[in-house]
Parts: sequence; C-alpha cells; structure tokens
Amino acid sequence: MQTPALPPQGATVRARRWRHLRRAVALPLAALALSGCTIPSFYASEGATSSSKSVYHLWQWFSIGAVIIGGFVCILVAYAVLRYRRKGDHIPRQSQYQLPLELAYTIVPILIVFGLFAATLVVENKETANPATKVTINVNAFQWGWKFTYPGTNAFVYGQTTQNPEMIMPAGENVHFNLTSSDVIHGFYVHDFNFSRYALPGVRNEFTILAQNEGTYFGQCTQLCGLYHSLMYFRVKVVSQSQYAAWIASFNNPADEAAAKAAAKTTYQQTSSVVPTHGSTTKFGR
Ligand SMILES: [Cu+2]
Repeated sequence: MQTPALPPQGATVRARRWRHLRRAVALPLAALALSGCTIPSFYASEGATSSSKSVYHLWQWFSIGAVIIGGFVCILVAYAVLRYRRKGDHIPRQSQYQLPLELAYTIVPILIVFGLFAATLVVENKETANPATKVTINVNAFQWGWKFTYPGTNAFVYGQTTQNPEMIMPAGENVHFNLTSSDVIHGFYVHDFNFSRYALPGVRNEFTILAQNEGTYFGQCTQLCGLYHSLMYFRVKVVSQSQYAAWIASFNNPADEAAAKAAAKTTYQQTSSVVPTHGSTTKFGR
C-alpha cells in the first residue's frame, strides 16, 4: 500500500499563515458590515434645517477622524504585538524616558480634544441661537402623545400614539419653540433635523428651528417615558409660507373647526380602545 506524499514543511507553514491572515482581515470586515454603518453619512441625516446641516458635517468629520485615529492605533497595536512578541527567554532591550515621543503623545491628544471642543462650540452656538421670530409653536409632551398649539391663533394639533399628530410649520422662516411636559421626562426628536431636546415637567425649553425644505419628517419621543413610549410618534410637515398662513386661517372658520373636532372624536374613539387616556376629550387639529 502506498502512503500519500506529505506536503513540504514550508508549504504547510505558508498555508497556515494565509489562513490566519484571511481570518484577521475577514473579522474586522464582518464587524464593519454587521454594524450597519452607512458611509459617508454615518447614519446621520443630511439635514433639513439650517443648523442640522452644520451638525451633519460636524458628525461626519468626527466619525472620519475617529476611524483614522482608531485605525492608526490598531496598526500600532498590531505592529507591537507582532514585532515584539516573545521569541525566547531573553528579555528584550528596555528603554525609557523617550522625551520627544512622550511629549508628542501627550500634546497631540490635547490638541485634538481642543479642536473637537472648538468645532462643537461653533456648531452648538449656531443651534442654540435665538433670533427674532414671527412664528411660535408651543409643544407639550404627555404620556403618550403630543400637543402643538400656535399662540395668538386658534390652531392646534393634538394626538397620541397611533394618531401620529402632525405639526405644521412654515419653510424658510425661523420658528420659535417652547417645549414642555405635562407629566414625566420626554424627548422631542426629529431625525432629519438632527435635533433632540428634553421635554421636562416644570421647565420650558426654548429653541429656534429654520426648516429649509418642504416635506414631512418623522419625529418621536426619545426618553423611555412609560408603557406606550415606543408608540409616541409625531410628524413634522413643513409647508410653504402661504400654505401655512392658509392652514392657520382655516381655524378661524367655525364650520371647519367643528368638522376637525368631529374628525378628531372619531379618531379618538377608534384608538382609545387600544390606548388608555387621561379621561379628557382628545382633540385633533386638521
Ligand atoms: Cu417617551
């Protein structure tokens, strides 16, 4: 009987090395693919408001910087692990007090942190700026819905969970918001605005948003606020200034308002069997 010829020793070692290399490359690639990371947005929205575009670019640069620095550190770690792995019983040459190197790895991270801080400060100042506005919207969060009222007008939007209340706001105009909560802490978050604020009981949070493009954007509560938190959705509909004016004016027509209330009552009756209420009449703007 003939025994199969064994591969030469060198070929076996090379095959093993290739196997290890393939695994070393496949592992980070699989992690990247499974993370669901989107490039180049890194899952942020490109932004539908003036300040959200700045937030988007800041986020992009932060993410790219993190990838570069993370990659650089990984390469250094891999180099040190491979180059200085144990090869025998002798202790390798010990070195210390590498002053230039120690200064570099102390000063460079400090400069990076200052850079990140300064860039964040510039963008946050833009986001928290409070210019004069003609339009104000009061947003009140409650378990588990949203009430949007428009001071100085009869307009309102009121709905909970599956009713998906739709806040109307004009495009191309600074809109001032007063955000409050009736009960517990909620979060006012609109993904396409790259914007989030706490709605706190007893506190009025104020901010200004300038929506640049007309469209409908998805919003939701981002603070775990109780049983139906996961259904605490709303929409933001950005319309032209003339459409906005017409929508506000429609609330001055008693017939329209009565029809809106009737529609709200029907919606309320359809959903109240699913969601517990506070016992008050739920009204729904149009
Ligand atoms: Cu919530």
